Formats: sequence, structure tokens, C-alpha cells
Amino acid sequence: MNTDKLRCDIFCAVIDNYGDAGVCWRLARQLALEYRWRVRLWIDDPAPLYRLAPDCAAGPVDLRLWPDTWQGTDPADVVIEAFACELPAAYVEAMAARVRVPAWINLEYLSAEAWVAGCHMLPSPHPYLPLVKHFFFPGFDAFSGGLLRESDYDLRRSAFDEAEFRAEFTLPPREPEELLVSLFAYPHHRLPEMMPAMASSPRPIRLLLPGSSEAAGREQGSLSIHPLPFLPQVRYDEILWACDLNFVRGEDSFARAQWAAKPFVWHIYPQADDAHMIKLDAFLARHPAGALLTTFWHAWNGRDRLDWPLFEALLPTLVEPAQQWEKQLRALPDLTATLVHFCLARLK
Ligand code: TRH
Repeated sequence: MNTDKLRCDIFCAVIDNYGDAGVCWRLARQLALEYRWRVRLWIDDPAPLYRLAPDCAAGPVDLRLWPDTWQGTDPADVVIEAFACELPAAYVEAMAARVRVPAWINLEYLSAEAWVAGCHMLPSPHPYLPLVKHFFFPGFDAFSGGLLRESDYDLRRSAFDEAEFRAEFTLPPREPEELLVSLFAYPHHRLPEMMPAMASSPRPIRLLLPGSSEAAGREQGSLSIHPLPFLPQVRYDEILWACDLNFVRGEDSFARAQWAAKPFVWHIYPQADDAHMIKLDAFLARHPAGALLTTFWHAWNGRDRLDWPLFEALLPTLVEPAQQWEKQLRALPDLTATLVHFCLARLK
């Protein structure tokens, strides 16, 4: 089979924030650019996409508004529903009517929990149509689909010029001993509580707030705060590369922080009944510095007292495990590669 120019429909229902659109856009771009698939991204709310990729109308993905009332369309060879969103019934019927039924994937949320291994690639036959959907889980080991990582990642990173980045955002040249930190978190984050301790740090701390609504920077003791614009998704990595420590959240920025191989703190998406804390601990249990990170990560996610001085003192010991973890992840195939491989096997 000629796999070039294979047609793929990705369906994305935006629940909130940027992650749903962000993950779908990243995957869609990679399928189009690296595998030359003809990808349509059906999204019910394109607003977050316009911030993540202001030039999204220019390609390489064919962006479509997923309308409330579905108008018939010819289903693609590969159909990906993101995060268990429900496909239009008429589209599913049209899938079943194709001579060669599409490979149908439900791309799930990222989790480090052990049960993922038992559910990854599980079939879910349609109750009455001749169709089988498969669960596909991103993850951190060979029993999952891996993480999204573009093949030009290393090239982009080696071309990155920290001095240029600082100049673009009017950050002064790096001071000796400076700690450069980025913060992307949910509105209930605990920065206000942490600020006095940062302000009394023995070293200068520069805190970047990408996407912040704050109009101007400010200084307090050792701490200077710099609001940055919300960068296009293809540039978000630059922030992570430039900083010594990154606060990230949700799913996609969390994954990118791991590729940056720098110490990071995860603000996990809060769920009912503290289910997110189980996910947080499952990740910590896998990470080589998990035991060192636990107290501060729990505190950042609303548990325990926030002890910035202690965490700051730990930072030098977190550098090597962050690199080790990245190496471990890099040894796995990336999510798009595993997904393509799986779909092609289904289409044989
Ligand atoms: O925005 P998030 O919280 O998104 C999601 C949603 O809440 C979703 O419902 C939930 O299920 C999921 O998390 C787990 O966080 P996330 O996933 O990190 O997405 C943010 C995206 O924004 C990511 O692609 C990086 C991008 N980004 C930029 O492109 N530029 C920026 O300046 C910043 C700060 C982020």
C-alpha cells in the first residue's frame, strides 16, 4: 500500500484551556509534515488553536470547523478521535460503508499509571457496525504509545540561541548565579505564597510568565518577574530550553518539559476526588528524581507547605536525573511513529 498521501481525520472537542487543541495540532502537523498524510483536523472550537498556531490556516493541516450539525463527508483512511470525543453518528456509519474500513483510534490522555499497559491498543468493537476502534495511550514506556516528539527537535534545539532569545524578550544578559525560571500553571497556583521566599533567595531569580496578563515586569528583592507573550506552540520549547527550571501543567507542556531535560515542576490538571494526585504519584514513581521531587510537587499541587528554599537547594541534584529521564524516553519510539505503525498494520 502507498502510505504517502494517506487520508486522516482527527476529531477534537475542546474541553478547556489549550491542551486538547495543542495535542491534536502537534500530532496533525507531524503526520502531515513527516509522513505526508493528508490530514483534516475537525475542531469544535478553533479559538485556542488561533493562539497556539496563529498561522494554522496556512497548512500543513486542513483545518475544519466541526459543526453542531454534521454535513456528510467522505471518511478518511485513518480516523482519530481525541480524548474519547464522540464522532458524528453519520460519519461512523459512512466509515462502516467504506470498502476498506478505516483504522479507528481513540487517542487517550497521558498517564503514567500502571493500568495503561493493559489498555493500550485494546480493541473496542462497535455494538452493531463492522468497525473496531482501538484505544491508544501516550505514555512513558514500551507498553504505551510513547510521547509526541518531532523529528526536527534536536535540530531546532541546536539552532537555538539563548542570547538571541533573551534579547528578543528584553531580558538582560545572564548574571552569574542567576536562576531563570518559567511558569505556566493553572490560576490556582501558589506563586503568591512562594514569592517572598524567592525574593529572599541568595541568588538572583528571573521568573518568566509566558502568556501572562500582567502588563509590566516587577522586582522584589532577588526576584524579577517578566511577563512574556503567549508564544506560538512551535516556539514554546525555546522557553523551556532557556530556563533552568520550568513550571508546566496539563499534558503537552508537561511532555515538552521532559524533552527539555531540565528540572521541572508539574501542575497537574485537577480532577474530582483528587484522582489527579494518583496520576502525579504514578509519574513520580517512574522518574529517577521522584523521591526528591515529591514534597515540592505535592505542595505545588495544593498539598503540604511550600518550601521554596529547600527546593532551590535541591536543584543542582535534579539536573542529572532530568537528563537521564529524557534519555530513557528518547530511547522509545515517539507517539506519532507508534500510531502510524499501528494504523498501517490495521489497514493491510
Ligand atoms: O492548557 P492545558 O491546561 O491543557 C489541557 C486542558 O486543560 C485539557 O482539558 C486537559 O485535559 C489537559 O490539559 C491535560 O495544558 P497543556 O496540555 O500543557 O497545553 C498547553 C499548550 O499551550 C501546550 O501545547 C503548550 C502551549 N503553549 C504555547 O504554545 N505557548 C505558550 O506561551 C504557552 C505558555 C503554552
